[in-house]
Amino acid sequence: MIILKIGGSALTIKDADKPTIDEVNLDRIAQEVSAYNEDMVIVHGAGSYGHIYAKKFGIGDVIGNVNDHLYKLEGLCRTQASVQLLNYIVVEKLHEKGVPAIGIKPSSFIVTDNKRIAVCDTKIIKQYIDNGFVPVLYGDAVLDYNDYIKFAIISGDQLITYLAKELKADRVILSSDVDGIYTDNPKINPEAKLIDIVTKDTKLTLTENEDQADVTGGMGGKIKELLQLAEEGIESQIINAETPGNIKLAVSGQEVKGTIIK
Ligand code: IP8
Repeated sequence: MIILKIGGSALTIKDADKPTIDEVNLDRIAQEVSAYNEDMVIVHGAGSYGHIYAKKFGIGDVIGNVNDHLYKLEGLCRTQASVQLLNYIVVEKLHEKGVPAIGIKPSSFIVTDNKRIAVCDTKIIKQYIDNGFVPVLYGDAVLDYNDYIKFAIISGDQLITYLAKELKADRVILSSDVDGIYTDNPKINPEAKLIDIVTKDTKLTLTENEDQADVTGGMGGKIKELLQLAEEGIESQIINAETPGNIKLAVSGQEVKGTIIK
């Protein structure tokens, strides 16, 4: 079974000032995904459908007075509705390409405690997989047991880590808008070199939040999640979703350029 994360930055125009689909990428990626030949769960990021609202309403920040609580209630509603709409658009596109995709809303069955998944029953996901469907989940805004914050954002990266362990995935593929992990930020430093294999001992210069449009930690956040997975014995690979053909190669079990985390 594979878990494929499709980065929100590949599906949407992430730095747009309102939720905006990257139509060309979405169409191509859905087509590539249709080459899958084993059980698969897809988790997609939120891109401009989630991060704009999550940031604006400060979801996951400590709640101040009553007005702030009301503001954050509105924020939770808007964020959830927006990412659910993105999920609907992604699922519809997958149907168009012949993939039996089933959209599953994470906030309907997941609760976090201090921003980490505390309640999440994966039985229904497993049953969909066993029946030949491809469940499609996504980064979402959820309820949190911590009374100071009450709400939290779960990134698609936290979800894939959790699902990979629970569903005993054989492979985790995380597609983003870079080729993998570099010795430095490749968008700023042209000398940065791609690292083939990252382990917990690899020294990296990444800061946790180098991507200002991303409330869930950018590449630093991803590596943290994937290193946790590696500790459980599940290897993952970061690949570039924007390079045509990469996702097709990855979901059909062929070799792709990227960084393996183990
Ligand atoms: O794009 C974030 O998920 P990600 C989810 O996978 C929201 O980090 C709602 C911002």
